[in-house]
Amino acid sequence: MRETSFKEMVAESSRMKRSSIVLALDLIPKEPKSLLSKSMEVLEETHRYICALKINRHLVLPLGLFGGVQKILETARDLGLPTIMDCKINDIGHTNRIIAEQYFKAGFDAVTANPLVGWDGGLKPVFEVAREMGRGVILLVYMSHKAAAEGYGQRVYDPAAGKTKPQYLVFAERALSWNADGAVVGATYPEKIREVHDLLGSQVPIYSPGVGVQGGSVESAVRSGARYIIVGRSIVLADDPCEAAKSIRERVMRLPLES
Ligand code: NUP
Repeated sequence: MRETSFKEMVAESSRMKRSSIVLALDLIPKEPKSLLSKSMEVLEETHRYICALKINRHLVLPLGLFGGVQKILETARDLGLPTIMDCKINDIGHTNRIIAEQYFKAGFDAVTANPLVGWDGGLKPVFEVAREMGRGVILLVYMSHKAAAEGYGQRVYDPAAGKTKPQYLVFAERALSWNADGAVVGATYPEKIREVHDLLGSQVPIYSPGVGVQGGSVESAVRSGARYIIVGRSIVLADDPCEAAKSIRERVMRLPLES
């Protein structure tokens, strides 16, 4: 059991590094042999300008969880960076628990999960194993892609309120009542960030992906209440990832941030 929660770990890292950038290490496995060394290279070049590292199946599939990915996690730990597995857990509880446990055993500090599967027999076992092992769970609340409204924007019946409301607000309420360590809201929808932030306050920090290549703006995401900005291709595919990370970090630092 760890003494510091994931939420506090990232907040502390953000203070120490003076950065709100979560690096999405989404390298494309053109040459699987060099994927690990390229990932390490980008991490070494950018670690001073980021507060956490997020890994996707982009790396777990070609490198293996207990192979290359674990090496990256060890390096991240040595560099003082909390790590997130962006696995968007979305199955029945029994399976969800095993998936989360495997990622935590490999060394991840948090996982992402989809609140659509609900609590009992859904995400409850994920939150339980996370608490047992002192790790975090971040929930998807409103995704960044074009069709996000088709799922997250639907109006759904809320039996407790006896009326319909947008799905993402139901998810945001779940993030609060389940005591999630973070909520993902796309930077491509700053008005949704604002609405979700009004509900969550500083209790559940907003992680916002979708800046740069997906069209979202760092400035409007932060001004709308995002606490952390997730950045992938704008850094990892840049000619100079170090310079790209540094400059995005500086743009965020100029803005007023939630504590
Ligand atoms: O809604 C989401 N949008 C999104 O892009 C939820 C996510 N987890 N992501 C992830 O953020 C996506 O899988 C990728 O790893 C990263 C964004 O990368 P980029 O668009 O900055 O390259």
